[in-house]
Amino acid sequence: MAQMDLWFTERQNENLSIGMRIKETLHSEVTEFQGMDVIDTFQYGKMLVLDGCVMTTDKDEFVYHEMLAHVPMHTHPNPKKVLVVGGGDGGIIREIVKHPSVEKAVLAEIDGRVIEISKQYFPHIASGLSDPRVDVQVADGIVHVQEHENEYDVILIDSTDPIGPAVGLFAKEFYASVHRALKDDGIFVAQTESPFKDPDLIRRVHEDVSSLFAQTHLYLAYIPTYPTGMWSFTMGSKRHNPLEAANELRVKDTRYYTPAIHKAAFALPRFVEEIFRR
Ligand code: SPD
Repeated sequence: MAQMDLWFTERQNENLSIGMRIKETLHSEVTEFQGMDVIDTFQYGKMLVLDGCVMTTDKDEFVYHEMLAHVPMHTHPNPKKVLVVGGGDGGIIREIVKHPSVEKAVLAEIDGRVIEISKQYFPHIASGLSDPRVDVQVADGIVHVQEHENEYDVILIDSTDPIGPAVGLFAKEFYASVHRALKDDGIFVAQTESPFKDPDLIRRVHEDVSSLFAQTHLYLAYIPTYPTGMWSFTMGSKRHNPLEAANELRVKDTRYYTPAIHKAAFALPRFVEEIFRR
């Protein structure tokens, strides 16, 4: 019998989509918060999809997880207590617990089903969740930051796209709570989508973060399965400058992050600088 030619398509906006040929769909459900699928693809291996958007794939997950985690973790001189908001697949926590300085890492993920399904289908990504320093909470990250003050060295926002359950994670009030939840020299980073596709979002987040934090820095990484491949991260820092971070690699086993990439990631193409320097 001829093999079926099945394709997954993420419709990224009315003019743009990405397609991947599928081996099989391994899991599909609608959780309390969102649609969730695990799809095995020929090009990128297994892929976690939430509300039709690619969250992570076996083949390129390391880029996003290393760059969201290690840039701030190497900017802070001694990060001991870390909060991850979202990130139920565990990829950010896996990178955080590689840092020997970390005493406690809290994961606040609103959708417990994402955690369960990731442990089942992506054990290599979720591996850090069982580290004894990790406190996994099925909880609303917005409420968590409102209830904690002057507590964290680093806060990372590993959100889904700015639709559905994640909308509040891109709001100025949320960044103000994040600022309060950080210690005096705390740092936060949020994933802020694609400069090609989402310039207005990047500009607005940059403005909001700049009104709250002493320093705001945008940096980039290249993630083939995210819309346009060029991905941005926005950092708010109370004291430490990422461009003055020591030129050292504090962790083993990185595949994308290096001290040279740390610095290079902040070198922005002119059209990206112009997004927020207008
Ligand atoms: N459009 C893709 C945005 C996804 C950002 N979060 C991914 C979660 C991976 N831990």
